[in-house]
Amino acid sequence: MEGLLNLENFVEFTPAQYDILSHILTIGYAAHFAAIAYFILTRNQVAPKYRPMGTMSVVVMVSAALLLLRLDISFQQAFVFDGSMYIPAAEAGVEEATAYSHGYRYLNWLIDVPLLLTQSIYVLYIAQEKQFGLRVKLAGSGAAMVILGYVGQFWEATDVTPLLVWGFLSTLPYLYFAYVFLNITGDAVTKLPGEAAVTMRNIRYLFLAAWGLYPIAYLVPAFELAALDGVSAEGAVTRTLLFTVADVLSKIFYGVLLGKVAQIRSREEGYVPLDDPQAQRS
Ligand code: RET
Repeated sequence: MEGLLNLENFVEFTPAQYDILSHILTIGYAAHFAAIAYFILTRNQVAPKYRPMGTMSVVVMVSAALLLLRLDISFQQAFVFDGSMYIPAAEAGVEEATAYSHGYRYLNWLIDVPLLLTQSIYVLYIAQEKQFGLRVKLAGSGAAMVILGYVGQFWEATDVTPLLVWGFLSTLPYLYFAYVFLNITGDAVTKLPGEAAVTMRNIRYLFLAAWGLYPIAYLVPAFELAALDGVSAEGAVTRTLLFTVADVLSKIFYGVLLGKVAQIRSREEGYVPLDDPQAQRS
């Protein structure tokens, strides 16, 4: 097969592998759809000044749910069952066959990464006049990382060199925003009230662990080409699993924890949610 195709298009899947990959994609978008409901329903648990943060979570969830659904549809369309294996539709002679396009993920990140990076600013201690500049730096470097990685992934199954070169370039803005993010959230840990400080510390660990999975998943085809001399169906399943776990952690868990910090800060500042039993007593 010719052209710059994602690794899935070079392999054949057993029915179990095909199901598992599709199920991982399905649980991924189902979790993000469910999280839309969560972030809308918990919106009033925080004081009005923190609500834009929840709005950003809803936007992140809608974008992720739709793009992950699109990814699963792309997967369904790109393969056909030949009686024993799922093979690329083009190889099966399907007219107007399409390839599986993994690049959809990057479109989602382009929307979500800048939002996730700037979302925390609402619960941190950052002077008003510094906020705009910080947003530009975080969102700009986040978008640069995604675009450079997007370019690199086109070569993942055909030529490791551009995959690695673009991946390296993409790592530079990544290191920059990670440094900025860890700095501002580290500062907040020293200022937030007790329970909120613990949650913020967990957010930092979550950030390091979850965001660190993406470059590993990006490199799966490179590891395979080095070790196996070719990509495999197992590699495709592993890569999908890594991205899905990373997505659920970096978007949903992260949003829930940030919401918790906002709830604690709201209460500290005297805000009582209307549906709180305490509000009904008074
Ligand atoms: C790429 C390319 C290789 C180098 C690095 C990467 C990092 C990607 C990251 C993605 C995070 C995405 C999130 C999405 C949420 O919607 C682009 C794979 C460092 C960190 C959090």
